[in-house]
Amino acid sequence: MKKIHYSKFFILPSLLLSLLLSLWFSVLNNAYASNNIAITHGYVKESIPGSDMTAAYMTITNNSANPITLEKITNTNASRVEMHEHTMAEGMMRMREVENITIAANSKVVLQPSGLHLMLFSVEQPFIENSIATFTLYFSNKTKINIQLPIYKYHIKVQ
Ligand SMILES: [Cu+2]
Repeated sequence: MKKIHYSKFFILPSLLLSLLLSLWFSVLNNAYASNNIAITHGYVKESIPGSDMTAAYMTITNNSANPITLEKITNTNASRVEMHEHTMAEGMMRMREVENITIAANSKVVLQPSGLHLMLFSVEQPFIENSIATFTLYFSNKTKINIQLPIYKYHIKVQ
């Protein structure tokens, strides 16, 4: 009979380590999924000094057989998050608020610079690169998804 003395010293740290790794992986990998909705490639643009607003981008995939609407978004560091779209009017790029964003069945919507995007208003602490921004997304299928997005200084190409 062999006694395994190291087990309790081994299991707890390895559990903690795997928990930390999976948390870190989800932030790094930047992928969240619930009820047929997946959020990927999300990031927030670093605050411009002196400005209390910034923008956020992500890809939202609807893997269900029905359309799903993004109805509301909140951020822990901004008092208001709006959904915006860019339009061309009289040769000028303008943006306007949209009430919601619907993702058709089995398709995706890409929020990206010069397209649909999120605007964060009344930002409390400036968003600084290499930190994390926490959002909650509310969907029409009663799904609420908490996500943590990285903050980047420059725009990245999203798919
Ligand atoms: Cu905007």
